Amino acid sequence: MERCLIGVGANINPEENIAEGLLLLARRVRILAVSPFYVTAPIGRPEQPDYLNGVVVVEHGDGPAALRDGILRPVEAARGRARTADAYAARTLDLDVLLYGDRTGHEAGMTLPDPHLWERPFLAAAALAVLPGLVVPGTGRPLRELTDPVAVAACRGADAFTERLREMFER
Ligand code: PH2
Ligand code: MG
Ligand code: MG
Repeated sequence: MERCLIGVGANINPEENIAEGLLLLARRVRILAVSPFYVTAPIGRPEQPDYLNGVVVVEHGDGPAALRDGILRPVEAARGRARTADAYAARTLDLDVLLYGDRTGHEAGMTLPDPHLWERPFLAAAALAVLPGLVVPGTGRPLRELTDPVAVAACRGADAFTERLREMFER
């Protein structure tokens, strides 16, 4: 089994879609950690509603393409995700492979690690909350050194929602 980091985002009915989506995910993989979630302005589409974004750590062993196509996409679809040509369209649920163990490189249209992990402050903030000592595979550098600390500290916590998820997923 490998430790995988999944980015979680939604901006259509996000609280329900994320909570229900993570329950579906938990039926298919072991969820080791659920991060705090953040209220985030929609990147690239200022007219859209805000997103909720966070990350989860899961165990998986069959490779990134199998994780995406066999588990994440079906969970997205179960929450009504409609895929269009517009990669920035509003979405009910988005589950992205950000890290798959120590793997680096390109596979099935994915880049591992996903550079969004350090480029998007809310993903870095979420990942640092659950994996504080994370050294990013392929860079040899700690995530906390690859990110902008001011932007990470400025992330707006969705505190009530985070607490609800904590009660749902704490073991
Ligand atoms: N995902 C996008 C486009 N814009 N904005 C926020 N705040 N959060 C996202 O996850 C996001 C986005 C498509 O990758
Ligand atoms: Mg995404
Ligand atoms: Mg995606």
